[in-house]
Amino acid sequence: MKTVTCTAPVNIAVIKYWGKRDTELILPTNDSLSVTLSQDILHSKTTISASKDYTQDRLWLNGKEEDITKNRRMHNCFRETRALREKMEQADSTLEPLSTYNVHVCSENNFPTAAGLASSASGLAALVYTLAQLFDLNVTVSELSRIARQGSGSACRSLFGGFVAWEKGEAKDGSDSMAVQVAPESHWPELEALVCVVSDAKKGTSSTEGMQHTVQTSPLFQERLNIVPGRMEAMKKAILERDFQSFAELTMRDSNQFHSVCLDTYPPIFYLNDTSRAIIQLVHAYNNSSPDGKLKAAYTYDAGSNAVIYAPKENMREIIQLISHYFPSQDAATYFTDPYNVIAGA
Ligand code: 2P0
Repeated sequence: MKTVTCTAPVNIAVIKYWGKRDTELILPTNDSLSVTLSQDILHSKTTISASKDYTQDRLWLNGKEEDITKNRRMHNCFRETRALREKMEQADSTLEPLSTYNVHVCSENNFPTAAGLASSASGLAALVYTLAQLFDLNVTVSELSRIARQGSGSACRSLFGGFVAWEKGEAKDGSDSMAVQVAPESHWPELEALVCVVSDAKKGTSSTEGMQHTVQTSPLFQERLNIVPGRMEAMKKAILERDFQSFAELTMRDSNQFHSVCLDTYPPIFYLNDTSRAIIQLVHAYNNSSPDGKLKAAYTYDAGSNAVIYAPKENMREIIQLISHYFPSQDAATYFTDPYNVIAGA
């Protein structure tokens, strides 16, 4: 028997992934770009053991066993990593035949699952990374990201720290659809992220289901596909130049556009609630109060009501004070106030 434990971080997109051109292989309709958050605060921790005595592959998620017999996404990750291990075993007969063993997977998130805090990203990234360690795979991180993509699209970006682009690729088989690091976490240490937990309830419409309704029904979504390539280039430039003004405006515009295509989906999908919208207004009011007219903070929302606020470190104390003043925790918004919970990079 062999057992390995690893953690993987959450990533929060600033150019959003929303829509697949191939739902089986999980190939997106557009490139996306995210910031990987520190593992100290939000992570998935996964332990996997492989044994010749196990009779089937099994999963325990947050302490409860899940039926994975029909979970094709997990099986995709098992199949791909086992195939790589099998090749190694064929080349070296002294290796333990781990590729033929069943595995037991035990995974937990230290944050609300499926509440729009990218739990599938960190969860599937942790699964693939831990399998790679278990099988001693000698492959690049991008190759692992290609495998993680087949577990959950956004997971491919959680294999890297720092600023990460998921290139949608062109190939029909998905061989060029994987994540690449735009800049490491050390590149922009002044940039921090504040996670505001507006609600820890499980979201009403899953991302997987919601994004395909958007592809099928939203005319606005077609227009978004023309806009994203330019935004990707502008966002990469903003990151490389540590240009917070451009980074902030692009981040807010892309979050707003993503939620607009959700609203344009028929029937519409609502992820934001009144508290989310009030935080958007607060951030704009805060930016408007800036004496030199410069943006001081940027919000972004995924498929849920929780806000992530990106800002330079020097503004974070003020932002936390503002949020805690206007959204006291008894008023549905809770937030992390410890500055060490304010995060950027891995
Ligand atoms: C993102 N989201 O770029 C966007 C923004 C949600 C909003 O990636 O079907 O859970 O597993 O590929 O990865 C959520 O989508 O969906 C997501 P699947 P996933 O972070």
